Amino acid sequence: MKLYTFFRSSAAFRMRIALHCKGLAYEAKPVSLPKGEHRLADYLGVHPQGLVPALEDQGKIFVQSLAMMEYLEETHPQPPLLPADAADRAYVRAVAQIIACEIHPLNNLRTLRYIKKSYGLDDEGVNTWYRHWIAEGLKGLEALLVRSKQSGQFCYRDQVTIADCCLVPQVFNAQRYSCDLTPYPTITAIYSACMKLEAFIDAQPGRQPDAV
Ligand SMILES: N[C@@H](CCC(=O)N[C@@H](CS)C(=O)NCC(=O)O)C(=O)O
Repeated sequence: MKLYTFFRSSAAFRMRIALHCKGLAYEAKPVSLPKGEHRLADYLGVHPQGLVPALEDQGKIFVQSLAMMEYLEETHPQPPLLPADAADRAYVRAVAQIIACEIHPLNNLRTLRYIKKSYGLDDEGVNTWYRHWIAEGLKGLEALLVRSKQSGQFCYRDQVTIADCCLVPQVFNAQRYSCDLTPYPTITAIYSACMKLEAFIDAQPGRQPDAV
């Protein structure tokens, strides 16, 4: 397998965690976002949206991290990254989607660049936007995790799932932007538990070959 990745991309970080959890070897194909390599024709041939990550497996290209993690789950079921029970799977997917579909898009590089340029924001203005949407998103996520009574060491009891693959990169990013995470004790406890595991440690940005 080949993973088109950028060390700091949280969506790529999700995929790296999932691949490591499943013990799947892959070749990293770095795509530099600051250098704009994701917008070059070559890469648009891989991912028509010009986003990382993308996964190549058996001559086929896959995009969208949630779909790709489900693909890995179906093709390499062990160890599972989804619960056995249908209702529990729906809960895990909900947690993953809160992060991947609602929190992350508002704080993505292209969103931040667009608001900076179009509305004349300085770095502090962009950071305020970032922190606002992190606070909104994590507040709801924390409440869901608590209400569900499903969270344990990880988002779903003591089983690592795709929810954790999404949670850790988002918290990692929030720390980078100095967001206050003290109102989210469940989220931060899950983050700390995950970051003790080799799969998460190996997948983190600073450990990637393209890290600068
Ligand atoms: N929903 C996509 C999100 C992919 C995405 O937005 N990737 C970011 C990096 S985390 C990206 O390539 N950004 C480039 C840009 O914003 O210009 C997924 O889950 O794969």
